[in-house]
Amino acid sequence: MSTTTIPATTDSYQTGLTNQVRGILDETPAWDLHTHLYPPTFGTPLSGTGQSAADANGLMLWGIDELLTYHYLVAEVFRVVPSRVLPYADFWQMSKREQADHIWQHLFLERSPISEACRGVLTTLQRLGLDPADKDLDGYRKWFAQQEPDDHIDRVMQAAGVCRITMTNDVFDDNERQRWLADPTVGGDSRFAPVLRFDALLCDWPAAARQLADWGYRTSETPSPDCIAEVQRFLREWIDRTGAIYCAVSLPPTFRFEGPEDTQLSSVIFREAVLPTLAERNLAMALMIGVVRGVNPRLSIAGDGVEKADVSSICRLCTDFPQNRFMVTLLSRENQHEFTVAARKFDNLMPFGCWWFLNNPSLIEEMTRMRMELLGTSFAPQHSDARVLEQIVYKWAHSREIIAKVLADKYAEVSRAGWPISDEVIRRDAKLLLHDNFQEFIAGR
Ligand code: HDL
Ligand code: ZN
Repeated sequence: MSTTTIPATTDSYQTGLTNQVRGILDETPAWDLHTHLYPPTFGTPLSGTGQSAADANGLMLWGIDELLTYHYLVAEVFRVVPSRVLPYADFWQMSKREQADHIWQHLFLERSPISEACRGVLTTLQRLGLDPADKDLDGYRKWFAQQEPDDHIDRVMQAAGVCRITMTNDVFDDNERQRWLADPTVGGDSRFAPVLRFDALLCDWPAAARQLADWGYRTSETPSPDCIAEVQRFLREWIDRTGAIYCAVSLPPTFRFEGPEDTQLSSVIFREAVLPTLAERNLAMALMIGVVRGVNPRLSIAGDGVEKADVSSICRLCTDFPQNRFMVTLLSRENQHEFTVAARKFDNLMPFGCWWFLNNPSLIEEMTRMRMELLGTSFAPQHSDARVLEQIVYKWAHSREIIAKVLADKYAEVSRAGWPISDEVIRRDAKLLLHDNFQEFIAGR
């Protein structure tokens, strides 16, 4: 489309522009920069057609029963059938299939599936060619059971408009770590990018020090220079083993970084071991801050909550470590404005995504507007955080719709100020937002 000739004030211009932007975003492949997804080499508990024996502890989660038992939906179903009716222990005793039946019955058949996580299941079924109106859970199960995981990944990435999936490879998770030690090629699927995740190192240093010592590193709770050197050896070995494209931690809202004099063990490990190693390896550090683990432990993985984080600690890190790059996402809505302003101050800070409890249309729109108005196109608007393969279909469909709406509004505003908008401009911006900003930031260009 050439530069538009329709006056930039009419509703039809706005509608046309929104459709044009949405179409281009739909065609622009996204690099999903944070997920919990895996290729079949990490094992999958669900057997498809012709697949080698399923692996009960497999890390590749896919299929309708995994979609329905997503921890977001577990939390939601207990609001409808409370634990005084169905005790938590009884639910956790159920098979995956029985849990899925329970969630399907109470959140879909007996109530309208209007929550974002419920709607996501419907969008996913629809975009994979199944009809949600059939309400035929057993029929859906039959379809998924006919899929071969490897081919299914290609189909799902195509449907989601995702060209690359970034993993979360938690070195402190035995199931994950043993797979890397058993087969260094386990992460070799080019559709998936590895990320080294090490929450324990910064969230529970004493336990991490003991664990590293068990693994043969000369670490102790007191971070002596030799201990620091051993932590760096551990990081180098695992960065090299996984081929990590960045490193990541999730941190509680209490996380503080008080600067060079900060004697907190986590700060010493961060300052003396982690950040120098990442700078040496030219790797970005992803900080995901604000989760309160186990607010309701009886909900297990569904039991985490959120509290406001300390943005000044992020500013101190960006100031004290100009040779490091920080990708940051904060879990609290209340942090978003001060955090977006902080991103204006530091070119080594990349805000990314609408994380977890923020990944809902109303908050994605609010955050994306705020970011575009303060940062232009210089941020990474979204990641899926998917845990089940097919979730990338709905998470990206729902987010593209909102990003398109906001971007079209911004184009209409500059159009009214006399600035021409063209297909070419929209394509360039879409690629920056969905792919290039992230790729360039982790490359350090
Ligand atoms: O720590 C994280 O990476 C979070 O995303 C958690 O995995 C959380 O359970 C989640 O899946 N949020 O969407
Ligand atoms: Zn995550």
